[in-house]
Amino acid sequence: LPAADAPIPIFTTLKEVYGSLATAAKHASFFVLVLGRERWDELVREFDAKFGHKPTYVARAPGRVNLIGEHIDYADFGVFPAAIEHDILIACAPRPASAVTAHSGGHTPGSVVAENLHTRYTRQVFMPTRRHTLGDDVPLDAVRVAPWHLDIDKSELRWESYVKAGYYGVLNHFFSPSSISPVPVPVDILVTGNVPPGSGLSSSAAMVVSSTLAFLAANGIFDGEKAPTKGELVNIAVENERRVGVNSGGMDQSASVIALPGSALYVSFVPSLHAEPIILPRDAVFLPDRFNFGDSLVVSNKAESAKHQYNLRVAETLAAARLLSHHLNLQVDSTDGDNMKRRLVTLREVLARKSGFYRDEQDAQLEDLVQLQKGLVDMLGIAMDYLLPESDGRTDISLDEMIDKSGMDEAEFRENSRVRAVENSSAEITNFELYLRAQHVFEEALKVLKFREVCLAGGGAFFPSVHNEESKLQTLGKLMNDSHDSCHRRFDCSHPKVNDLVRVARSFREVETGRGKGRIYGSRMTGAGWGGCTVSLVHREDVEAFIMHVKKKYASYEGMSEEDLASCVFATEPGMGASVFKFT
Ligand code: NG1
Ligand code: MG
Repeated sequence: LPAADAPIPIFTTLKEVYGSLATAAKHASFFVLVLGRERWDELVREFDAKFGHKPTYVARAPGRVNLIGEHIDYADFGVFPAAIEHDILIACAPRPASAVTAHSGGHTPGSVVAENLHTRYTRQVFMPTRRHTLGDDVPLDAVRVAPWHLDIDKSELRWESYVKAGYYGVLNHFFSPSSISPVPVPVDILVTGNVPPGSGLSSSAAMVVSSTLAFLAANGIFDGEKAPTKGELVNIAVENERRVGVNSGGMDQSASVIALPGSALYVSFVPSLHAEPIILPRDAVFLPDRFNFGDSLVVSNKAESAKHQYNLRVAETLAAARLLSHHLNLQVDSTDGDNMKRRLVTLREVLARKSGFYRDEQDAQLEDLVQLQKGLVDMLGIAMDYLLPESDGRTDISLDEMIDKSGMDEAEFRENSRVRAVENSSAEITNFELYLRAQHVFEEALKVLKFREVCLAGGGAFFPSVHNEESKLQTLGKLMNDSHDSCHRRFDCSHPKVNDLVRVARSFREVETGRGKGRIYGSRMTGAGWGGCTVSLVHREDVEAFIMHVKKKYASYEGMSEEDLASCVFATEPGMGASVFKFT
């Protein structure tokens, strides 16, 4: 059964929730399990104290770290993330009649009382409405066939927005707008989490996935044939997360939902979502490490500018694809009478059409990895021929040059690229680095394929020879280092402090550990970038020495308490994906 087609697991023991023996035997997981027990107990106790009844389910979704394949999911190329052990937990239960009080949202169908163990996030009560477009004079029955609606405030970042985003998808996918379908039950939920927010570890995906699961569970949707598969849950969660903000790809939700303990995932999006669990070399430990933002104000400022930068990169890669499809004379548009009907084209589609394995817009671009690899190499040459400006030394092109090379007139180009949206948010962008962005995307996609191949190559988990293991780790580390340098130089999505952190991590190879020099194989930024987090590949035996080295040498960690430091730099095994815990 392909990993994405598996059902979402329902467990009744914590050991199952965190992935049983595969990771529990290892140091890092053991640590989380011990801490985890207390968190779970507290969650159940507090739920009872706040709502006056017991939770019936706990939904769990982990954060993720991307090992390699940065900023290519929205160009439809495969990526290589893993779930981390840090997670969001949501305890939930239908609200029993006995627990209805003045503050509880009453017994209104679908009403929600949401509490958070973090005291900064206050109690929220909300209920879905049905939004109809039929005007004022609406017969009562018609109200029942209108889609569900929840107000989500996009003007500021509010904690409950992610809860609502998850709920939204449940309402509209599982409570169809027909008068005979059942209505959602009133639900009480309590949220807790230890995925550091705003750090590139996808606390947002973990929130949306766990919220989606909590509302599915509370409404008993797992017990029938309606239960979604993991892949279906990913698609709902991607859709849900877009309701909160960025137009992102599907990497984060895939990792959070589909991951299996001890494995990273090769996730591809074409022809449809596919995830292949891949075991990493035995001695590999990945260490996410985030730089110290200081207070939360800095985090949210970073989030604002990063959102803008992110959307600009999406626009640049789409523009590069548009120019290349014109250059290659690809028939990407259709005609409607005398009018051209333009659409957005990804770099992956250009490659597939050029290489002759594209079949139709919907869904039939074959994922043949050998063909893909060959196509990527070809595309690198073509990008160099066409996306670089005429004059020597320059890599960027102006808006006018870009339009000229797109085969469209100005109005059409602005209408049919994401460039206009980006221009609206900042008047300053006059030049675009289409060549460097495309080069990054194609080369990064190649690195992902290589990374996958090295992990799968002989030796493997059962009979690894020391030599094999060591040289595999070296190759993986080199790919990660190269990825970082490409993110920094070509995609311009790193940050000086992140570069410092990468430098400090890599300098571990000069450190004497008592077992020889520190075995660090590679270190890179992870996630969207412009701040956030790094991930390093370190030999299992050297993890503790590595953590000490980074804590001591990274200037921004100076003066931080041990407790805060522990949430900045930590070891994690590839963890278990999302699940639902059922109280029996
Ligand atoms: P993060 O690190 O969560 O901001 C973002 C996108 C991903 C992917 C990476 C870059 C969201 C929710 N996720 O991740 O889809 O494009 O950037 O590789 O925006
Ligand atoms: Mg995110």
